[in-house]
Amino acid sequence: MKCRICMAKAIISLPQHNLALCAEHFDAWMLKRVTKAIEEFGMFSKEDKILVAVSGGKDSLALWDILLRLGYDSSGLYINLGIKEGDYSDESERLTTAFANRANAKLYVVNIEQLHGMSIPDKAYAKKRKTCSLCGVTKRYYMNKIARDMGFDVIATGHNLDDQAAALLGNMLFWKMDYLAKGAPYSPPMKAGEFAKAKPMVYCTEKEDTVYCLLRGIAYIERECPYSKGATSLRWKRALFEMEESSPGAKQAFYFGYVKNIDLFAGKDEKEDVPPLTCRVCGTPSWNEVCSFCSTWDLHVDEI
Ligand code: Q46
Ligand code: ZN
Ligand code: ZN
Repeated sequence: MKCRICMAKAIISLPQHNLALCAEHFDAWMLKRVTKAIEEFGMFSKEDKILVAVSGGKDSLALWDILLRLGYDSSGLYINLGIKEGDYSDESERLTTAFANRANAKLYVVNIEQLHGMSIPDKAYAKKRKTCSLCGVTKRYYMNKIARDMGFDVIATGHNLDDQAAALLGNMLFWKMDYLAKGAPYSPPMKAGEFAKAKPMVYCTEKEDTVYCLLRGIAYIERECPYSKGATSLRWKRALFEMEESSPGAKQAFYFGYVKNIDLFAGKDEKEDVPPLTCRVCGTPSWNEVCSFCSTWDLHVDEI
């Protein structure tokens, strides 16, 4: 297998693009894929301050590395969830910190156990809630808080094409109209002074992100979060993997066909786009008098 550009030995084959590339041209290709997403969806410019949500995994570290190489003003945010199984959270934090130090980039670290006296799994157990749902509420809250407090323009996450296509498949199977209205790779700020949300890795697959990290010598946490076992999204990913094997390009056609037609779903969600209230505890936009984060963590006015 030879690189389509220079005929040197190829290190990766990309049947969905009818392409094979050597290490050097694959690296350049990844930068172009991310640039394409940023430009096509008008995600941000070199003047914007970008907060990259990093988990210590390959996708978010590849994203942060690429943004830094492309000259974007990007800082990282790592949220330590306190997951002890296999030293998962602490190991992810070590790897993220090592990356930030090597890249000489600013990293914000939020430690849930230190802030709230309980880890995410322990709090979920105490509240009889699903760990992932409590985790999602908490991560969203701190991403938004740091972005707002530190004056970021955009929150960028490492979601790749596999993630987006799997989420789309799950939402379509059950016709979740509110989610189908919101599956675009970019959401502009809800109102002036707020921040946008962007997924610049949307043209890259999991396999491509893995190879990119290996080539760049980026050490990342290879294990998945122990709580992701049995997640329905893994089932959709497996189904899409099989479809992609027999029809290369199917995943990309599926997701980007949807993005092109996303207006079909606009206004079909039952909820308004902007929360109408302000949480009386923390003051963030909220659907209820007390937001889901403050009620989850049993916070009262004098604790904020
Ligand atoms: S929600 Fe659930 Fe993830 Fe949180 S507890 Fe792990 S699997 S990290 S995206
Ligand atoms: Zn080449
Ligand atoms: Zn609140």
